[in-house]
Amino acid sequence: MGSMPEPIKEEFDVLIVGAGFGALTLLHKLRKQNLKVKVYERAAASGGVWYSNTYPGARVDTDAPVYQFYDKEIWEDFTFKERYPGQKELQRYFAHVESKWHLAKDIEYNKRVEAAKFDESRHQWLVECADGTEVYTRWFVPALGFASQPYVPYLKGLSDFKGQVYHTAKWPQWGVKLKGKRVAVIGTGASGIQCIQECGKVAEHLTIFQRTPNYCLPMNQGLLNEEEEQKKKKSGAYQAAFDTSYTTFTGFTFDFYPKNTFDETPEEREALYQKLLDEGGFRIWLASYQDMLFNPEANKVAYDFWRKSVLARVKDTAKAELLAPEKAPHPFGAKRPSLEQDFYEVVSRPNIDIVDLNTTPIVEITETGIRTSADGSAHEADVIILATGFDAVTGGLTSIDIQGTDGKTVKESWANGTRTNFGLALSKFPNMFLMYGPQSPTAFANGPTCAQVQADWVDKFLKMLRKQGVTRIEPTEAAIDRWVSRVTEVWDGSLFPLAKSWYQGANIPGRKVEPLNWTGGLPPYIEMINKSIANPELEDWVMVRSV
Ligand code: NA7
Repeated sequence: MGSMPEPIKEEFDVLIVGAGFGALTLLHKLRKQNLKVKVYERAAASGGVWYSNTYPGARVDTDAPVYQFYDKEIWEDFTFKERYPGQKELQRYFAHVESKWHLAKDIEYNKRVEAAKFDESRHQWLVECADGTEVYTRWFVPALGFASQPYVPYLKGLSDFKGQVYHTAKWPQWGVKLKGKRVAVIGTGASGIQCIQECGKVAEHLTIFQRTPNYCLPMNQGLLNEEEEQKKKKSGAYQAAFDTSYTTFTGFTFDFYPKNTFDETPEEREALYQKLLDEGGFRIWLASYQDMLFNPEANKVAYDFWRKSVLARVKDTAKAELLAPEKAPHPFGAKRPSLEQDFYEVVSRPNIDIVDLNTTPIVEITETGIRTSADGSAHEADVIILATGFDAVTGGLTSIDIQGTDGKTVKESWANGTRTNFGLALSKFPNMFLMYGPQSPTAFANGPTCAQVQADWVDKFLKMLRKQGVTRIEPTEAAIDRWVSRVTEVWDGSLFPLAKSWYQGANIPGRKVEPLNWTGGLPPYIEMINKSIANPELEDWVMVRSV
């Protein structure tokens, strides 16, 4: 009796994993090349982090209008209601994009990619999903974002807790009732700050477990008036903002102030800092003196100014010292500051306590709360919120069993350090391109700007490869060596290494500490990656032209 024939597997030209900003713009572009493209998304809708992060207060930290796709057909008839839109509105936005670009027919939701292996006989990836689907794809694009793998630290006794426990990134879509509850929040990163700011207003009691203070900056939130925004669109102001975003260091509409801190008098400095603080957002971080993130003395002046602004808002001196200590625990801006609206007023309320985990670490979670080294009895809680972040930047990719041509997974290949060419491609993982991955501007650039730059590159690169009949390509080890050194050199020249941050994987115990992002600015990055398209035959890539 002959064996059963293998079921014929569906074949795609391009399979993209994830349906966030990067994936949607790439799908839209590649379809115009008449490629057969599919997106597999593990969630029930598109949006990436804007689908899963539904915790109270979740909101973007980029101000209008550059947190969106720059295609006119998308922005001409969609206006955000707020300068910094919240998660719900971003979901509404993604629905708009999907319908405008007719994307849904090429996206499969609730589809989790679990493994992928390169088939040398076909120059295709064989991709496996949790539901048993197996498909072949010539080009494979994990577009997983930098925050797709939530991190839960080991907390002794957590499973004994009789109340509710939620990680901010796995918040139930239907919400959680916090009104009148005793709430404990562990973590004060962006998610923790946003969550505290909202639930502090409704909880009966809130206890914040803080390990590192977050140097929060005033958001200067505001409503956007539809008519005014339409006028700006017509006058070219939107297009001008989009164009500008490609020319600035971080993909926003503003850039570093072209002077060093001590080139100006203390009065001039004070005036600039105040102006940037009043304008709001990341300006006091990323539109400040150009030496602020490189020179420790310059940085200290900026920190002292910021601290003074917090002390003016938090009257309780003990709380103020925890939130903005006299001695900075790390340089100003070396760890990502969060934006706030009334965080400092909320935490000043008498029903909110801050526990300093440096002096009183958590000993265990009990049935009824959290016990620290200083407590006889636990901090009682009905709900524990884990705002403990992500295995950021690399965690999404290393959690999938993607096998290279040497049989090693991405995780195994990167055991001694992350290695990519431009954050876009890996050696021994042919025909695989990353969107928003490690060693690219990723967390150091406005998300949509970076995603559009990289989608544009993948689009052009594939066009060029197809024109030349290339069916297999991977970067050389030499090109990767060069890129990793470049990323490290730029990082080491800044103050960023001095903060124990997820920017360098330092938030995950036992993980190698290394720069996970390109911190040399967006414009040089764009120039470098585009050069590699112009000269693909040069030493950077190994290409094969037939199967
Ligand atoms: P973050 O920024 O990584 O914040 C996680 C927070 O959790 C941070 O304050 C950590 O303290 C804290 N943490 C982590 N592990 C522990 C343990 N074991 N005990 C106590 N506290 C802990 O994640 P977010 O979700 O807030 O934000 C991620 C990014 O997403 C954000 O920057 C935006 O770009 C969007 P630490 O600071 O390490 O001392």
